[in-house]
Amino acid sequence: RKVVNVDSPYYLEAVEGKNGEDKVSDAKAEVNEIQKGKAIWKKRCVWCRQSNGVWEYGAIQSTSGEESFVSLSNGNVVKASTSELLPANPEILEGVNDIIQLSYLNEPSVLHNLKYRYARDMIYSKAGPVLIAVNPYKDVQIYGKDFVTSYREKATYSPHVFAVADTAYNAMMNGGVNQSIVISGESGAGKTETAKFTMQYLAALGGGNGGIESKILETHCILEAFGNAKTSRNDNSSRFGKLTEIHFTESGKISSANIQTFLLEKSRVVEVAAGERSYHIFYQLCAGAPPALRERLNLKMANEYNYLIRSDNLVINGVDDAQKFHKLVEALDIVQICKEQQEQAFAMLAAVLWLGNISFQLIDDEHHVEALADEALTSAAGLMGCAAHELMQALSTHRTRAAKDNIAKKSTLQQAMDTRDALAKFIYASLFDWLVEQINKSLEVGKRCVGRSISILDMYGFESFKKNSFEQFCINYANERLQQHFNRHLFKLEQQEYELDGIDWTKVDFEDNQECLDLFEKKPLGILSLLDEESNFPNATDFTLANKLKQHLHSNSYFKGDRGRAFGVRHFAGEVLYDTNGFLEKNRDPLNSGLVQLLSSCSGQLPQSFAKKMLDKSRKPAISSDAPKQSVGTKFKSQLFELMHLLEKTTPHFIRCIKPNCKLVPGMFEEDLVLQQLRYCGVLEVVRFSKSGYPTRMTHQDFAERYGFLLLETSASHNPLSISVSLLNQFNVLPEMYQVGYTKLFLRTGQIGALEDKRKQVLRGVIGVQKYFRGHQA
Ligand code: AD9
Ligand code: MG
Repeated sequence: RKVVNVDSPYYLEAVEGKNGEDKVSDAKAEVNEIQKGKAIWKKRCVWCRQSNGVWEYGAIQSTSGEESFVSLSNGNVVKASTSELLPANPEILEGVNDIIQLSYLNEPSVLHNLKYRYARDMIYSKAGPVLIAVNPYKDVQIYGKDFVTSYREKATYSPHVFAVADTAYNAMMNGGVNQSIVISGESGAGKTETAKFTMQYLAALGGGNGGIESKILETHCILEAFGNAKTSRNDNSSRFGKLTEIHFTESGKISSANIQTFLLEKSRVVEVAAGERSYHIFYQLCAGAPPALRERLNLKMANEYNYLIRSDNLVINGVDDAQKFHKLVEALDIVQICKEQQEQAFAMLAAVLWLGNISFQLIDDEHHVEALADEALTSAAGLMGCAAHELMQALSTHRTRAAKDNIAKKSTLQQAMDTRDALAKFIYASLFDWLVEQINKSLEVGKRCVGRSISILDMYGFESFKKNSFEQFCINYANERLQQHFNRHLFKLEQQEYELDGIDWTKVDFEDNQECLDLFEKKPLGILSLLDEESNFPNATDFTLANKLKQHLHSNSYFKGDRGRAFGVRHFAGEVLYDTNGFLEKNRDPLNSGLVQLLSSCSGQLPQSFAKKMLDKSRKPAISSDAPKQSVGTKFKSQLFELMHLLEKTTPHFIRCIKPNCKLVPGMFEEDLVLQQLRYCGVLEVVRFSKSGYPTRMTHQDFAERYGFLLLETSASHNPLSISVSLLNQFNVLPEMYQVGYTKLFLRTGQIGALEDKRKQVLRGVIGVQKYFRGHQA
C-alpha cells in the first residue's frame, strides 16, 4: 500500500514541482504559443544534430518545404531537414531539478539539463521517482554535517542522495515497511561511493546506539581492501556485489546490520589484465606491514610476487597503499577482529602470494612435473601450516574426473599450475567469506524489529569489454535481473495499480527484458542449464559448449551465435560478445580432493575452517572430484532469486549512477556516453511515464483524514470519497490533474504540495491560537 505523506518520495517530488511551478506554467504558456502555428514555430529554438552526432542548440531562421535554416549557437547557419529538428525547452526551464518539469523530454533536452547542472556541480537530478547521480570525480563538498542537517530538517529540497536516504528512513518509520535503496550504473559510475553516502546519512540519523554506526562505516574500508581492485574502468572497482541490511529499533536507532556479498571475482587473484591490479589488500600488505610482521610472514615487496607483477601495475596514482594498510588495521580493530585473527588472515594472504611463486620442474619423459622445493614452496607451506613435501605432493598430483577409483595421477605442467592457482583462488575466496562472516558477527548486536530495515544494494554494474568472460556473463545476468525489478516497480506495478483502481489510463509499453532472462534461466534450454549440462561432461571443451549453445539457441532473438568459441547476448544495455574460453572450468570451479585434504590437515585455524566449509557444502562426507556440486552459475542464480525475493518485500528507491567520461576526470561531460547510459537504464521512459502518470496517490480515507479539516463547508457526507472530491473542488485542482479511483485518489506531480502548504498554514494558525490561550491562562 502506497500512502503519501510529507515524507514520501512523491511528496518530495511534489514539492519540487511546486517550487518550480511558476517556471513550469510560464514555460507551458510559451510552448502552447509555439505549438499554435507555423509563424511562431519559425522563431523556435531547436536541437539540430551535427554530422558528428552531437546535438547543437540553435534557432530556426526560415523554413521552406521540408527544410529549415537554423542559426546555431556557435554562429554557423546550417540547412537541416525540419522533421529531424527537435524542439528545445525555453530558457526558463534551464537546469530544472527534476527532468519531469521539462516541456520537451527529447534526448538532447534531457542531456542538456544534466550537463547544465553538472557544470555547476549539481551532480544530482531527479527523473521522476529516480535519482540520477552524475559522477563528479572530485570532492564536491556536499556531504558534510550541515548537509545532513539541511536534509533532515527539510531545509532544502534539491535532489541529493541524502534526500533519498531520508525519504526511505521516514517511510520506514511512519509506514513500518522495510525499505531498499537500489543503486545501479556502469562500472565507475559511482555506485559504491553513493552507497557509502547513503549509509553515512543513515548512520547520522540512527546513530548513538553503542557505536554500531561507526562499525558499519568501517566495513567499507575492509571490504574494499579485500574486494576492490583497479580495473581499466575504475581505480577502485568492486569485484563483488554487496547488500547491506541495516536494522533499526522501534525508535529509529540502528540496532544491527548484516552484509551479504555476491560472487567475488576469484580469477583476479591469479590473473590480472594489462593496466589492472589484483585486490588492493595485497599491495597494502606488502607496502604497509610493519617489520616484525614482515618477518613472521616472510613478506617481500609487491614486485617480487608473480601474481602481482603480471600486469606491470603496482601502484595507483594518488593512492598510498602503506597508509591504507594502517587504516585497514584500525578498521579491523573497530569491527573487533582480534590481532590474532588479523595475523592469521595476513598469513593467508602471504601464502597466496607465495603460492604464485611456486614453479615446477620436469621429472620424467612423459611431461610430468613436480613443484620445486624452494623458498616459495617452504614459505607457502609454512604459512598454511603444513609440511613442504605435503604441499609439493598435493600440487604435483591431480585426480581425473573420469577415474572411478579416483586415483591420484602425476600432473603435467599445465595441470600443476591449474592446481596451484585453484588453491590460491580457493584460499582467497574463503578468506573473503570468512571476513564477511566476522564482520557480520560484530554487526549483529541488537534485536531486529519487523518493518524496520533499510537495505542498500551496490551491485557490480553492466560490463562490456573487448573480451568478456564468465565473470562478465554473471555480472550482466545480475544486471538483467535488477533491470527487471526496476521495470516491474516503475512501469508494471504502477500501471496495474491504475487499472485495478479503474482509472482512465492508456497503457504505456516499456522494454520488458523477460525474454532475455528466459534465455539465461529457462530449463532445460537456457544458457545456464546448457552450461551445467556441458560442465558435467568430462570431455567437454569451450568449443563444444559454444556449439551446444548455438545449436539450441540460434533461433532465440536475444542470442547471437558467433564464430568459434564466441556467442553474443542482446542485453537491455547493449549486445555483449562472450568468449566461452574458461566458462566450463569457472562454472565447475573444481578443487581437487587432494587440496581439500591438505587444507584440513594444516595446523592453521583458517585453512582448516576453509576445508571444513567446503566439505560441509559437498553432499558426500568425503569430497571426491565427481561428487555432485552446485555449479557457480546455478548458485549465483539462486542467490539472485533470494535477493529479488528480499527486495520484493521492501519499498524500493532507485538511484542511477552515470559515468560522465571514460577518462575518470572532473568537469568532462561526454554527451554520447551519458546518453547511452540514460537510454539503456530506461530513465528516459520513466520520465515520460511519470509525466503522463499520477505519481501521488492516497486512499480516500487517508486523504480525507489528512485534509478533511480544511473543508470550509462541512460536508453532509462522511464518505471519504465525497470528502476527497469536495476538497479537490474547493482547492480548484484542475480535472486533468487528478483521477478518482475506486479506493484511491491519483494526483499528478506537483499537486499535493499546494494542499500540504495550506494544511501547514492552518495548523500553524491553530498552534498560534493555542499558545495565545495558554499564555492567557497562565
Ligand atoms: V564498479 O561497478 O564497483 O567498478 P562504481 O562502484 O560504480 O564502480 P565508484 O563508486 O567506485 O564506482 O566510483 C568511482 C570513483 O568515482 C570513486 O573512486 C571516486 O573517485 C569517484 N566518485 C564517485 N562518486 C563520487 C562522488 N559523489 N563524489 C566524489 C566520486 N567522487
Ligand atoms: Mg563499486
